Amino acid sequence: MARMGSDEDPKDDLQVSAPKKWAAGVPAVAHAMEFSLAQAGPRRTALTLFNLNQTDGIDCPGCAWPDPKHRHRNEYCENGAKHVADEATTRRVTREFFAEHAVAELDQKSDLWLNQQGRLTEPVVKRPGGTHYEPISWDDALDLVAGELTSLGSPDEAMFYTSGRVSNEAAFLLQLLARTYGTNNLPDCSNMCHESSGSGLGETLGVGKGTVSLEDIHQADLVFVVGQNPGTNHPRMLTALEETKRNGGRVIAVNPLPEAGLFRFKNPQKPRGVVGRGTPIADRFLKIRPGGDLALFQALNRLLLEAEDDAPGTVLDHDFIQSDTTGFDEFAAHTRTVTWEHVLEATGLARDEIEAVHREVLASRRVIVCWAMGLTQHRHGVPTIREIVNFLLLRGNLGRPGAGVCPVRGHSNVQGDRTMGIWERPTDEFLDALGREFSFEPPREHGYDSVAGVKAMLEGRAKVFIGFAGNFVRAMSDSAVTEDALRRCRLTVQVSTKLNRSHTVCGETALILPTLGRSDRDVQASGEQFVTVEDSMSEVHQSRGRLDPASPHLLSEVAIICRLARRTLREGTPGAAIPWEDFEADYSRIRDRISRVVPGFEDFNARVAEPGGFRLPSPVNERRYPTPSGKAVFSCNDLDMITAPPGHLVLQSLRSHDQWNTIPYAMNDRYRGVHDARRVVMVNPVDLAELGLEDRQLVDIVSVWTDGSERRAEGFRVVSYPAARGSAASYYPETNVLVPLDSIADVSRTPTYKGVIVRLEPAGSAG
Ligand SMILES: Nc1nc2c(c(=O)[nH]1)N[C@H]1C(S)=C(S)[C@@H](COP(=O)(O)OP(=O)(O)OC[C@H]3O[C@@H](n4cnc5c(=O)[nH]c(N)nc54)[C@H](O)[C@@H]3O)O[C@H]1N2
Ligand SMILES: Nc1nc2c(c(=O)[nH]1)N[C@H]1C(S)=C(S)[C@@H](COP(=O)(O)OP(=O)(O)OC[C@H]3O[C@@H](n4cnc5c(=O)[nH]c(N)nc54)[C@H](O)[C@@H]3O)O[C@H]1N2
Ligand code: SF4
Ligand SMILES: [Mo]
Repeated sequence: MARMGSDEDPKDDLQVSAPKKWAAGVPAVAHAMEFSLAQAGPRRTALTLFNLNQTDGIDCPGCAWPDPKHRHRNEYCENGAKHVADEATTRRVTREFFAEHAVAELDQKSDLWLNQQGRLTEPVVKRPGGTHYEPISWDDALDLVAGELTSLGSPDEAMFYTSGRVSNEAAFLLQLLARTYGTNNLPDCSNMCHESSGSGLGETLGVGKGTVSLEDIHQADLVFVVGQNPGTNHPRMLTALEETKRNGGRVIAVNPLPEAGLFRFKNPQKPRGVVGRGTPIADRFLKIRPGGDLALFQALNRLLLEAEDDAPGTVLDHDFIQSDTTGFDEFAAHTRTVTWEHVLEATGLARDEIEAVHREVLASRRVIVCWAMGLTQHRHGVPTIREIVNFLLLRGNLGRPGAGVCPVRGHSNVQGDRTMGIWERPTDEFLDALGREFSFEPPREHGYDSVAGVKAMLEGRAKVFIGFAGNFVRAMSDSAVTEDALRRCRLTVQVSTKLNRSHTVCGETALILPTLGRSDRDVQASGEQFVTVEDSMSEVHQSRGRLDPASPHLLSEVAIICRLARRTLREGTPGAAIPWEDFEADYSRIRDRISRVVPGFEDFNARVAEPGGFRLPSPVNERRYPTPSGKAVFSCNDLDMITAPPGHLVLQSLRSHDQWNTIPYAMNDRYRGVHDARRVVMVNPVDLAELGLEDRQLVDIVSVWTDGSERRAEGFRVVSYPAARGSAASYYPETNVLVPLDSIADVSRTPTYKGVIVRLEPAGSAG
């Protein structure tokens, strides 16, 4: 179903300007202020922005980029300011609003409109057969959920989804509730995000997380930024790369799109960023074909092996390979089968571009590879990440300063939620520790991930969906199928701060439970609380809300979980003996338990009280690898690429500058020069000419899948754009309808949001 927006939406009225060659700078600050003042007003703007990312303040609810040791007064970026203003908004969704708008009517509104209605203020319910949401007390709402949960035939008929804004404390309690209730059905946004990183790193290094710190980035000789658009999605990463450059390091960007932030950065915190031309970031830009990264790193690895052949003992780190790794010989033999013919076809790059990168690698003692969704959301995302590990192992670029792997996480606490046990495939060690601490036998059978969860709902095997944060319906692939799945549930529950599509696409009974956001003050029986989060570099620290809550009727996520647990877990079972009431009253008691269950959190309360918190150790940095062999693993990865049949393109769905995941804030994508429109598809002008299409032409995007099925997203404007040949780019979530549910990455099962084979049909030409 194509959602075309509503009358109240800003008009889809495409204006195009030249893509920007630099990111941030003063216009960014001006945009942030304008947005914040309009949403939140001057007082709340001041309270949030001056406390954002300060050691005693609010952790930015935006991305998971870490904070520097020495903090600036304005330690945030344009988009961080927008994310917090979106939460601190003074607009409110009230009971009158729900009385006025039927669910069916809300379902016709755009994502942008729904979000703009403001913060949710009290629990509401849609009853079976009902047309509207109506107010319900907290007690009745939670009794209703508990009633459904306890009446299910098996705990595995319920699913507990989490999005990465949820705090460590809430995440730990949520997985404890799910497991004492009896299921590992804990799908999360990570399934759609960095799961491939977790899989690829877990298999090869034994730890599914990055190994570098901000200091390492500053000290590296060479940083690869692969499949990532930091200017929009991790803006303060540019400040870090500016430092790398100042220290003499170099940066290589690999991307099908010439993203603005990859080229030049004007740091608004520095005088020269305000008046000057800014710092050039990428020394080299490889405009790669979608999905070509595996072949690129295989080629670099072959070149390293050959350089070692030419000058034995000078290229590879033999001591490291000998002492820390296994599988080198098989890997080397396999890598020597990689051919230039394959590499050039897969990457679309010229041989001398790759050889030039190889020379840079040889000249660099300390190398880091950073990546995000441009790698993880491909069918062969996991092998690509394994190949990057091979690349780093060859020259011992792990476990020492200025070197390592850096999957750059999306949501501010997505990494922490995993650390806290939000995972449908928990390890036995984790379950053992949890069971010991809370005197119960946790379920061992693996639960549903996001894709399996949709199938289970479709087939009636899952009947209750409870979402803690996020917007599952819009985030998942195959929108029409996912919507159908949710509508088949007996009960859908969304614990949310703001209205979104997951409230309008709902089960027979549906509940919206409004909760405190990061910026809201959280007062419980023992006094004011803070929560904790873990960023992309494993730094764990506090976040303390500063604003008066959006409504007096909000409960914190922790409170909602504790109250639900007390109603759901049957008297006499170990779950009922857990002191949920104490946890709600005083979050430090939750942290005490975390410190006894989760490795690395010993003495949690004391250590997180320190300004800036503490960093979780990575065994890899101590040159320990928790793999079965105890060594880092060289892997052999099949040569693979994405091939589109003639007349087709490889479509990626990505973020505009003005959105947070499924939620557009406005209709612009400033850095790419796209204004007042979101239904656009960016294509290289040469491809357009070959396809017989014109710039600005109205087209339908049609995806084709191996089973012969086709999916259609209607009414997109073609924008002639300097994208890699054979590729197309369009915004998410409007294009999620095109991604088949079964189109998933090998091993990680992440939907292949970045590798969809499509053709563009002039609009109206469909029979
Ligand atoms: N403002 C803002 N910030 C955000 C978010 C947001 O929505 N808005 N979302 C947050 C979240 S949850 C996440 S996960 C991160 C996402 O951060 P990103 O991964 O930067 O997000 P995307 O917009 O999906 O961009 C993917 C990038 O990969 C490139 N790419 C696509 N395919 C390929 C490929 O095959 N090879 C290579 N080398 N590159 C490719 C695209 O051109 C694009 O630059 O951002 C986080 N930060
Ligand atoms: N086509 C395509 N699809 C994608 C992607 C892509 O690149 N392309 N990216 C994928 C990725 S990387 C991700 S991470 C997922 C994102 O999927 P999700 O994390 O599920 O989605 P969000 O859009 O971040 O969720 C926004 C909603 O979260 C709620 N919220 C915000 N803050 C809070 C809070 O503090 N507490 C609570 N309880 N609720 C809160 C608000 O109600 C808001 O409407 O989407 C995935 N889907
Ligand atoms: S870089 Fe990320 S965490 Fe930092 S202020 Fe910007 S959005 Fe927030
Ligand atoms: Mo993400």
